[in-house]
Amino acid sequence: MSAHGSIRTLGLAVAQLGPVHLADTRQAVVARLVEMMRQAQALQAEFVVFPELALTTFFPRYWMSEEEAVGRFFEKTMPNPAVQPLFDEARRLEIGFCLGYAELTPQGRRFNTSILVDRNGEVIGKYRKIHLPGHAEHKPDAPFQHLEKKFFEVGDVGFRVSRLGQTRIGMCICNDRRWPETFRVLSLQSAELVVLGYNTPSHNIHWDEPAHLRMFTHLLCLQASAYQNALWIGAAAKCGREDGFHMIGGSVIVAPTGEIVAQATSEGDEVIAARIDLGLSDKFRQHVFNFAKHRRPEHYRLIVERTGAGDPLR
Ligand code: ING
Repeated sequence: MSAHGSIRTLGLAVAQLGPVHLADTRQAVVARLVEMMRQAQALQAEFVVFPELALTTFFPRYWMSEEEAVGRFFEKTMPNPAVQPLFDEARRLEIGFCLGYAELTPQGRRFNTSILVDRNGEVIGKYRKIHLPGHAEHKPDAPFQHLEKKFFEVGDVGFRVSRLGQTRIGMCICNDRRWPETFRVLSLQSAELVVLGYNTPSHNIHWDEPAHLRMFTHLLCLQASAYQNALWIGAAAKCGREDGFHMIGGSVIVAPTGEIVAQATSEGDEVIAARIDLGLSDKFRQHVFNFAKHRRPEHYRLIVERTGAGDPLR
């Protein structure tokens, strides 16, 4: 019992995945995920966060047809034989997880997807990435492509919150973390933990951005969003050099105070973990971020009515 009523805690782990090269098989990647799930369990974790597009290399960096991408990098069913060992291990260890992958639906639609799996290995939630960065056309002069707008549709299930045991948990993916609306919509559904994976190239093809800013803005988004929405956040990178293309690490667990409670220090396979106190969110929601008491949506209408910036209101 804590001073603030009954303590609700969750053993949370974030499994950062090092490079996945074009030559790496899904079976080899899944073996790495299973090994990290075991490490997470050894750290008393009850839930582990895996990255975005965790089963393959970050293929949107390559120009190819949609048909070729589907054939090489999309999952036609989930689970499937290549991923089944991860579901089996989750059931054996009684540990839940979220996993990012490229989804081909039975109707032939393509999404950048993550699923929420409970400790019995049951899929209890699915999210399809809404904020798709990059471009759809070929940029032959660029050092690499970022073709998420070519290979994926905008997610069609919205931002949803599931109940995982006692925890209200929401999901988003990568670029979603840069848009404050993401976390506000989840926290307006009373999420107390948001989990996400990301693949974030170090190099900016649009201007000569100083390298340190990629890590700075990544952490800034997560720390600000955690604090402003009274959320715990677990964020898992796929990182390091994939066939020479570098992506940042910086996997973290962030508290509703905005403080980082655990952070990866490598750019390889690395499990970080913390026993998070979900009651910490309650205090912020009862006081400084008591939405019902302090928000004034009548003054926020532009956020929904406008997509791009326009003229000042009269
Ligand atoms: N990757 C990057 C991300 O949002 C990006 C793309 C990086 C956009 C930096 C803007 C600035 O972390 C994915 N996959 O969304």
